[in-house]
Amino acid sequence: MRVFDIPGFPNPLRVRIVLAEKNLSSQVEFVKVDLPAAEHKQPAFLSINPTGTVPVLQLDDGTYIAECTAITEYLDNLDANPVLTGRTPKQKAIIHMMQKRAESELIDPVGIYFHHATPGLGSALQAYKRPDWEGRTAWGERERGRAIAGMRYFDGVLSQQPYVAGDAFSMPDITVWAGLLFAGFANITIPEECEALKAWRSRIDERPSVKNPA
Ligand code: GTS
Repeated sequence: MRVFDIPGFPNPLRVRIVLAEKNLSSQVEFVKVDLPAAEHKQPAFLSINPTGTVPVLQLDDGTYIAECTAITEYLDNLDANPVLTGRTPKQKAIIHMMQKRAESELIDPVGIYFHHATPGLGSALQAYKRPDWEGRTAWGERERGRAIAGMRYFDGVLSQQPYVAGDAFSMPDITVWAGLLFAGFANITIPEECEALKAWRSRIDERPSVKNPA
């Protein structure tokens, strides 16, 4: 298998943590995509992922799989023990629900804020982000507010249960963790009163797969 990504970036880390969780790190070759140079917006990369984002997984038969959620589902099921995406119908449904919230209420708004209301990854990539659009800053700022609201939401969840989808670590924990990492890069701080979220983050920081992702 090959993974097209860039080390240390938030969404790529989601898959690298999954690879470590599933003991698959040694089975993957990484191909670096130069995001600051906008390599992911060029025809060669767009032919493997028309969305123009990383990571992308390439299977040994040549199939490309984009989207962290889809990649995680694939990797998690290889050993027929899908602990990250759920084994029972109820687990699968709750994980799916919380995963959607982790993306729509946290990591995606942070990404929009970062790329549209800050200099983002620099001028080569900004050329693909409509930097001259006059509504851009207001849109980015609105997404920043949505990300902070998302932090408050997950703080409430984590004040009631140890992990985002219940009693066990699963895919949305990885996404919320990556969302907070990304928020840090974008200078969006966790509200002071979000004690449960901060305590959860400190616990996740210590997880072997998070300390040593693929
Ligand atoms: N929904 C996608 C997924 O789950 O894979 C999101 C992927 C994504 O946004 N990746 C970022 C990207 O490629 C990388 S990072 O910002 O998380 O590091 N962004 C490129 C761009 O031009 O916005």
